Amino acid sequence: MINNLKKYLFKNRKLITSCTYCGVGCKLELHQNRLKGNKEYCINQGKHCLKGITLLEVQSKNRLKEVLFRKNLNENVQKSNLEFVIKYIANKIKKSDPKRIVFYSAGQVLIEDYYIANKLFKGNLGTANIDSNSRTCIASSVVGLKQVFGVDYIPAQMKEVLETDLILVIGANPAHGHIVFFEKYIKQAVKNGIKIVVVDPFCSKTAEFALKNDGLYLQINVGTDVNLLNAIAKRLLDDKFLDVSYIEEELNGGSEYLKQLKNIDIDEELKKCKISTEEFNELVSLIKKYPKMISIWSMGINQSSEGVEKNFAILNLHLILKRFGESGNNPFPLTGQTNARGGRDVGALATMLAIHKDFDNQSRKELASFWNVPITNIPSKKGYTILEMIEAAQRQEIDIMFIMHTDPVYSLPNRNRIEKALKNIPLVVEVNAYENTLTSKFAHIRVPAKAWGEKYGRQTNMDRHVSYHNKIIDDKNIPQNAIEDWKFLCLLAKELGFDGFDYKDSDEIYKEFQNLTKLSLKGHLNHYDAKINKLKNNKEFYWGKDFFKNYKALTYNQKPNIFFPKNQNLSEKTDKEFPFYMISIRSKNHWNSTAKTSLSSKIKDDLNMVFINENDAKKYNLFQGDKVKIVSKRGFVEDLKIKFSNIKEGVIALYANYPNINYLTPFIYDKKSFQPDYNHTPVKIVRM
Ligand SMILES: Nc1nc2c(c(=O)[nH]1)N[C@H]1C(S)=C(S)[C@@H](COP(=O)(O)OP(=O)(O)OC[C@H]3O[C@@H](n4cnc5c(=O)[nH]c(N)nc54)[C@H](O)[C@@H]3O)O[C@H]1N2
Ligand SMILES: Nc1nc2c(c(=O)[nH]1)N[C@H]1C(S)=C(S)[C@@H](COP(=O)(O)OP(=O)(O)OC[C@H]3O[C@@H](n4cnc5c(=O)[nH]c(N)nc54)[C@H](O)[C@@H]3O)O[C@H]1N2
Ligand code: SF4
Ligand SMILES: [Mo]
Repeated sequence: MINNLKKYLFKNRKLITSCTYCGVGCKLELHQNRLKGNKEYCINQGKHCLKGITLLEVQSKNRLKEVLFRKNLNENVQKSNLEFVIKYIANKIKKSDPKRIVFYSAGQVLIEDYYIANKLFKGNLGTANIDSNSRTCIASSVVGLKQVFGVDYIPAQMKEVLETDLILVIGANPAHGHIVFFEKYIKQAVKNGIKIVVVDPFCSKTAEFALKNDGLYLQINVGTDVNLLNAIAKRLLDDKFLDVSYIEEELNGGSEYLKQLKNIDIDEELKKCKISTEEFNELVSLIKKYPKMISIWSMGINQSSEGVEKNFAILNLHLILKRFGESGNNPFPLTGQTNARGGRDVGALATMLAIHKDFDNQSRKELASFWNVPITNIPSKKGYTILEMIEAAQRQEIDIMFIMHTDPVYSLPNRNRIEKALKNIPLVVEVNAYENTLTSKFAHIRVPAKAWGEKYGRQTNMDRHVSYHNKIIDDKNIPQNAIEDWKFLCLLAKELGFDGFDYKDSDEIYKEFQNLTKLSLKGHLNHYDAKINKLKNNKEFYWGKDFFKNYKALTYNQKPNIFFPKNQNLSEKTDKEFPFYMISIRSKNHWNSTAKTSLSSKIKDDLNMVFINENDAKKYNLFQGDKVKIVSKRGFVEDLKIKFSNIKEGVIALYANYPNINYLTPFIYDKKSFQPDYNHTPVKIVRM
């Protein structure tokens, strides 16, 4: 394979590309037809996880190879070709109204793919109806950061855990979700004597690690993180540990925040969290003892009807303690997918324009002039977020839906409702590299995409590092009809008669994006400083390097805003019929829908499990290995096995990777971030 790929070799004679799974963004190299971690790349320095190195094995299996077409869902699909479907789709678009056209993608497409989608929709079609599965993932953090710091900027980086004193992991399990971050950075930090605290209703592998290494594990009740974090802030205030005049003068809203904080009754809050006073005191004393702190959070916080409030609560701790903007002293919400950061930067969310811009006239003017289009082409208000797209489809207000690199029938909440809504859309176009999606049943047109290792482009990892995705698969091993995601969109744009979509290659697209970033607020998104050749040669570049040196925030007065968060209990509640809260957790070796990881002979994690506290199991006469059915108000799943584990009583966990999980979850979302409430589903267990 390597011989035919000489022209793609890096200067150092190695075939290197990036992993396209998680937010760590490792580089992998091909060595005698096997993948291993690349030693020279700054992030993983030779490390990798099993998922990453099985990318090569799964690249060629079960691929979607032909363009497929049918007019109606009750017909069988027919082999078609790109020319025909592009014309067909363009025709339908011309007959429709941009308000009735939507595009849904993922944090795994490359920067160039996302950029073109954004330019087509928000620059030419004139609609902001383009959203990403990042909505299901980090939307609550995006809103939290934007409201507090005035911009969607995550100040921390992975290496900072080595420079801190205290690592607070709350609602995240990096031992499974961000394996190289955990293995290479967190473990090393703890080995160096840095303290780790884990707050989670489920004793995850990260929590087990904390317990084994002189750390602290707090088994919090589901959905009560705001209560805990407010209680911590109140105790710090009571103990005169906080610089009150700093909070009042240097944080916008500081006085109001303090006023509300004073009403907090610590004992009441701890009761809701089901955390003992001793455990609480221990956590507070660690926070007091150590001046530097990195807080790490992810889906246990974000996937909630109150995800933004929870983000505020964590950010507040950093604000009131002045623990931000310094290496080793920062909040660090983890990004799930490899290019979710890059997607947000080009404008993949329906709630923002490109390069973190809002829908104000000045921003619209700048973008219109950059793309050389009339200002009326640039939307003046947010578009449909994904669950709003589904609601609109239910009202029969959507004509065309594009789905690229994601499997919404698997991943969106309340699957029965999603399936019904998709059936209402007259034209669903799915662009996917693999055959086995659950969404394909609802698609009229299916376009085969080039997959990992078959294309070029760039992606931005969770600490803002931009890496080059290199082609390392020989042409003869790439399905002939497969096309780059961006190329498909360019062909469509050209068929629609739009100018500015004639790109020679992905470098040309990236250069255009680099130029666009010069228009970002105070130039903070400085991709324009990246050198394409250096990126191609494995060199490090991350945007926003000196952000905090120059600004504390990008608010009107450069001071961060502080908001007092409340737990309003907006999720569905358990009751006699549905007595357990179901949460979802990630398996170590499967990736999301398992579209790719299920094809690997090396990945065998059993996903059919219900994790339950033994005391709860006893109450219901359930034993290890018993086969059960899990039922919620919306549906049920069968053939799961009981597994006793260290999990809060009243809570059960299923794998998020279990393909049918979303038959159970509710169609509820945070009204500020539009992120679904996956983690608080009332369910019952029925023995089979
Ligand atoms: N191996 C593997 N890695 C992955 C993925 C994968 O599928 N497999 N997916 C990737 C993606 S897209 C993402 S978004 C990330 C997700 O990464 P993580 O968010 O770290 O992973 P999860 O296991 O979904 O959830 C984290 C923890 O939140 C806890 N939790 C649930 N409810 C609450 C609560 O109310 N409060 C608190 N404090 N904790 C709670 C759960 O028990 C769980 O341990 O992982 C990425 N990496
Ligand atoms: N209950 C519950 N539901 C959840 C979650 C949860 O924790 N609990 N987590 C949510 C989160 S955080 C996320 S991020 C989502 C993830 O949910 P999805 O986005 O639906 O899952 P993935 O498996 O990441 O989807 C990737 C798709 O891209 C396809 N693909 C692979 N390579 C290529 C390519 O190069 N081009 C194209 N066009 N396609 C390709 C794969 O075949 C696959 O269908 O799930 C969400 N849903
Ligand atoms: S840690 Fe993440 S980026 Fe690194 S190899 Fe594993 S899945 Fe890929
Ligand atoms: Mo995610």
